[in-house]
Amino acid sequence: MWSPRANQSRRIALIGLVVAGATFAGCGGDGGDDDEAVTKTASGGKITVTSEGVDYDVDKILAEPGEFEVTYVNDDSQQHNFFIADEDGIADAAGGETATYSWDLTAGTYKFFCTIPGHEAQGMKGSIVVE
Ligand SMILES: [Cu+2]
Repeated sequence: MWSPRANQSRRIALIGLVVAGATFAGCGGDGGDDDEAVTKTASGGKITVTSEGVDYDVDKILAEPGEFEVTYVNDDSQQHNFFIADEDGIADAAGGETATYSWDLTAGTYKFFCTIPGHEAQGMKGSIVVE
């Protein structure tokens, strides 16, 4: 009846469950960057976005159709930028500098992120809802 092999595979299955549980816990409580989504509204078609490290100070931007001007303040020591997926132009700033760029956006949902390799994956991204 008892077989060491079956016992071992049961133990491996148990370890797998523990690892999966830890991964879920990690998603829920990792410093709160994703939990506390910050929404800002562009005023008169303009908004200031600041980043520190690989994190913008806003996750979701609400705007009206038309001119959308971003004053991007890079508070980090290295280069970062503010780029809108599938749109032309970029607000690109060296460390400690500020860059401004203006887009003309129609209604829709856009994705913004930093194009420096790896930064989007580290959370330097967000969305713009134009309506
Ligand atoms: Cu970046």
